[in-house]
Amino acid sequence: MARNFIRFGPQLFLAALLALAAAPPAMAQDDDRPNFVVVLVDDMRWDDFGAGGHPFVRTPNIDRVAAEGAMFLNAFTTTPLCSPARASILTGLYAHTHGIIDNTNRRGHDLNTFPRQLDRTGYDTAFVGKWHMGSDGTPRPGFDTWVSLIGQGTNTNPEVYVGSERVMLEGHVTDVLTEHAVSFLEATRDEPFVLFFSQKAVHPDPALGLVEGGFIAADRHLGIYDGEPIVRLPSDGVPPLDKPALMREIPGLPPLGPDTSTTDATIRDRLEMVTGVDESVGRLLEALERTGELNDTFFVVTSDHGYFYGEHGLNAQRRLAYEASVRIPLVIRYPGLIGPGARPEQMVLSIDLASTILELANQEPEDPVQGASLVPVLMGANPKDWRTSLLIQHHSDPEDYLRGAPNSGAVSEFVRVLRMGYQAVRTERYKYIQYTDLEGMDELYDLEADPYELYNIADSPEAAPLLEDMQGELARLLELTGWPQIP
Ligand SMILES: [Ca+2]
Ligand SMILES: [Ca+2]
Repeated sequence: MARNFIRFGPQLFLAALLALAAAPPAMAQDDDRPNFVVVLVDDMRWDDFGAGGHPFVRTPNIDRVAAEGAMFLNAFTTTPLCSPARASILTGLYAHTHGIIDNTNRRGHDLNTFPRQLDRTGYDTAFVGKWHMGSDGTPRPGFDTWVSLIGQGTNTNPEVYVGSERVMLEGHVTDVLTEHAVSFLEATRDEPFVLFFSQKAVHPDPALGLVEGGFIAADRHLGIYDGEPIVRLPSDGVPPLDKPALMREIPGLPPLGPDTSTTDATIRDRLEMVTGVDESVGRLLEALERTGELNDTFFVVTSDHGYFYGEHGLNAQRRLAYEASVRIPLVIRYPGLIGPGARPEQMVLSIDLASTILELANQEPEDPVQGASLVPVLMGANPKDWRTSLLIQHHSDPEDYLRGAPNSGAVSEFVRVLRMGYQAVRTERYKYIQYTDLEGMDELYDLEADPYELYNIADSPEAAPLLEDMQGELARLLELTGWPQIP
């Protein structure tokens, strides 16, 4: 069925809102607003799938979404860390506004998420997977169906909350969560629905190792990429001599370089898990085809942030503002709006999804949002006033949290990123990283001349005017987003 939201002017929009407010649930069969499925993959890099340019990983289903819909070429997270990134996707807000600033046990029960807003307007809403804004797995407000891991969850036989009941599911986490997601999609209902499916993969199982060893795919995927050559970027294993923040000596840890790069084995383990996620995406698409809802569903695959495959010697740190970590995959299928094979080049952000989804559901956001609606871009327009710079931020996790992260060695790899909170601004060409707790360690890159961020030019006299411009742009973005409020 064709959707008519595009024709809604402001008056019609208001009328629709009033009508919705007045409509009893029994009238829901006239509701032709789109369904929404958001598949949030944990830690998946922007280039970890076939359509994204990966040379061998098998992801036919995500590639199908990209072929039949849009694949954003320049999509970024606003904070490259699990909990803050998730809260940003769900609320359309920066971490300093929604308050989930780090991975410590921040409960996130009060977030006014977009599914919660849609629930209030008659949507059937479901959350399945890894919530991880607060370690407890009990239901959060706004979800009619709730299936949640507890904290990080485990890769095999995970314990979950199904509603308020704690149960153990038998099997690989991707498969068992997919069962729940598929049964939600196949339920008979009159009202439109939203499924927020937050995959546990490609994150490791913390009990088995956070840097190496914890990336466990389903049995049928073990070893499928053995023998495939791992292609490395030019920045792989390069000691970060130009980056004073990364050159700090950390007692108990070797300096960053070739020996600290993510291993081939771990990259292959992760890619096996990506293929598991892709099969899950295929099962969701099949379920939507069976119920006849596929073309009425705004179907999104994205991730919270990326991962380091040895860039600058980095491995499991995430958090930092380099491209491997801040770029995200973002593919969206919705034929009523998006032409097949669309490849928008605009710089878009994880916080844009909430605005986009609420607009398509004919809802004004209840609270001010800091993202922009992607609707015009998805329709193929090139809005003149689209952002030309973006703010990326990170608040350092506390020391006891970082030191406590399990690791095979005596000292956690995560201690490297202690006091590495920052505010960063990225334009199409440049990136400036201002560490908030480290003096004289800022970084500035010309991404056109130096796409792999190998030459920090922050101290170069020739770059002084550029540095000043970028600092001015950072100040402007911070003011625009109400920095430093933290609820
Ligand atoms: Ca993550
Ligand atoms: Ca509902």
